[in-house]
Amino acid sequence: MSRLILHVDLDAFYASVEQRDHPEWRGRPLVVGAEPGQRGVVATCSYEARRFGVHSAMPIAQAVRRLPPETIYVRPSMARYAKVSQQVMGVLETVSPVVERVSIDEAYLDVSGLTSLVGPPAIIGAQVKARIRQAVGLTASVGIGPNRLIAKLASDVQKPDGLTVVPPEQVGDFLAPMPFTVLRGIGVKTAPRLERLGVKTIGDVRQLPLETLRQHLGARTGIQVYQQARGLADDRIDPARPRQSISRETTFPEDVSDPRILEETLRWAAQEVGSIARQTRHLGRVVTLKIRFHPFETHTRSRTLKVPTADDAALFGAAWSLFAAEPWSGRPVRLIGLGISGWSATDGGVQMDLFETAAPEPCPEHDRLAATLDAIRNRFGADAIQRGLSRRSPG
Ligand code: DCP
Ligand code: MG
Repeated sequence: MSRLILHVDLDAFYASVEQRDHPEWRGRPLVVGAEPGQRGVVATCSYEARRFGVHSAMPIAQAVRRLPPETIYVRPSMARYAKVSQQVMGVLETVSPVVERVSIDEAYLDVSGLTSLVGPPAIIGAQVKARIRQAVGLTASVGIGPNRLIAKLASDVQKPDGLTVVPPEQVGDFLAPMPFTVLRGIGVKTAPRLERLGVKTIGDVRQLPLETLRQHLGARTGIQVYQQARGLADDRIDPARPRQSISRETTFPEDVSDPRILEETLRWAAQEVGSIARQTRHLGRVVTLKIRFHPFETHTRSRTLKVPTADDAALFGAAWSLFAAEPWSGRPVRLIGLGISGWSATDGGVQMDLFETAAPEPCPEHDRLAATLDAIRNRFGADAIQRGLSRRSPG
């Protein structure tokens, strides 16, 4: 008996929160991200703006050139989005007790047990969407399939406001036309190797014998890709799965040489990682910088801190010093991001209550400050308060 896994992903999340809270902005192109005229990138944009070819991680200057004059530009209010995220996760827990949050706007649910109570998968999916809409006034896209891979891909095919159910017997047809790059484990080394074999789609991958995949991708990845191409993937949903790391990275649509854009982007990544770490009560010692140059040359550098932290400024500072320590300056960058890991013994690496609304226990001074700032941002929203090192600070 196969499981029934549901993946839910909110539509244009930050932008939708802004349009929800400002009715006059609805139906209009809206960008959440850097200030026009400044350095920095688009965090996300409304579907009205996507029609002009604008998307996450595009430099703001480029977005401005493409978008019409009536476009609304908003700076991100992370704490507000984090609060909505918690509300949504709370709603999901009323649907199934087995919810695994994987990012600020996505989660997996095991809904295997619900068919006899609620009805067929499409009814369960419709119920999830309706409850989210009722609770927070936002649309979400839902995908349902026998495992995480299929559910995730399914939630993406009919965005926004989509609902896609892929029954086990349709998994093969569903996957066949998709580009093989959507499979897990396909990375910087693997993609070109498969391309050299003339592979474009998952259907093409399925034509290759296991032995060929093992030869070209190595034993582990070879088997993994072979299985996924046949729709076989992880179907375990674990609400308390201990995170190995929390990270955020951005791939630029065009290579970026401007150090100020790289700095802005790392600050954004530090804010996101810090915010999730604090909400989930993780303090980490190891900060990792990830950087990629055209086309697939990827480097990571790590630094172990004396004091475990979940502080935006500490994360950014460590990653930026790692960046500055290398002779990279001036080289056009394709991807940049940072992560935190090496959880401190006091947390034991155990994920605490993910959906807790209270501020985290105050720990070292920095974390207390960050928690206070989160609380103030929650309360007064928007740009009520900024850290000296924040991406929104003047200058
Ligand atoms: N985000 C960001 N920078 C990125 C990618 C995402 O700041 N490079 C933020 C803004 C998004 C949120 O994370 O609103 C969720 O990311 P998604 O990839 O789910 O994108 P959206 O929810 O905005 O759009 P979609 O409808 O495609 O899910
Ligand atoms: Mg989303």
